[in-house]
Amino acid sequence: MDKIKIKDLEVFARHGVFPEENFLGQKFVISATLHTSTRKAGLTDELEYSIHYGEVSHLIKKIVEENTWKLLEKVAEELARAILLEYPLAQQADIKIKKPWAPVGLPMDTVSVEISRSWHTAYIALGSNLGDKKAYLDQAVALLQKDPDCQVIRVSDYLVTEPYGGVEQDDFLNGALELRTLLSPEELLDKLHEIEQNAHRERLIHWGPRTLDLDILLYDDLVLDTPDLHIPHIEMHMRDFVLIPLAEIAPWKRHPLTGQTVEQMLKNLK
Ligand code: PH2
Ligand code: MG
Ligand code: MG
Repeated sequence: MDKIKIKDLEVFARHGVFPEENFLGQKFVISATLHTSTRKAGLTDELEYSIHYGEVSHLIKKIVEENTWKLLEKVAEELARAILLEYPLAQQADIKIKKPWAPVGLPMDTVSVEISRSWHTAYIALGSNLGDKKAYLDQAVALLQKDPDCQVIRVSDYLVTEPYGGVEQDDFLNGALELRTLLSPEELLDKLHEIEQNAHRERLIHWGPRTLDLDILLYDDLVLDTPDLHIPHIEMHMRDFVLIPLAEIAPWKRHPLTGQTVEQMLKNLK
């Protein structure tokens, strides 16, 4: 992707672990690289299709001056988030923040922290088979949309499905949604658990009835296996109640391990 770069913006501010840093202040030198397509602005010569680097520079200065944090990590994180939230055209922000006068007590040029943060696309499966099923699914969509770090891009229709997996229980209402998010996979999982708890979900029987079940199906083209989290969802290709709603919102999306599109996976299942 194209880049817009701000290099070595100098701001006098008070971040630091030592009290004298918070009191006296010192110089911070900040660079920001915004990943964005400049194509349309390049063809039209219109600023509205790009990101105004002057505005971004002033936003950086304001955030760095108006706050006092201990860590450069925190300053960098806040800058990346503010830029990504304020400028929807920015897909990724790389932030580098240097302290040339860091009180290290040794001859040294600078210390710095450098991070990259970006928007991610995740697909989430929704399910409920207890109580007011539609209200639980609607509530989940609304709570995700309310989180500033999440934007719900598309929601499938909901469909009634028979319970899969051998436990005798009521029919499910299932759906899928596409999410644009700044959350990491682990943070997104925590967020989904929080929303499930909010729906008074109780984990009584494995695969048993539930007011609300939210599963991460895909997260960019990431393949991740940890004790708590498997992405892509291990059984997504075997479940019509996942693939039917997903095919409605992202039929062309490919499974990162098998290379099959959602539409192909659904065809194979039938
Ligand atoms: N979820 C399960 C087990 N079985 N069956 C249907 N039809 N829909 C579900 O969402 C579902 C299920 C475990 O998450
Ligand atoms: Mg599930
Ligand atoms: Mg689940």
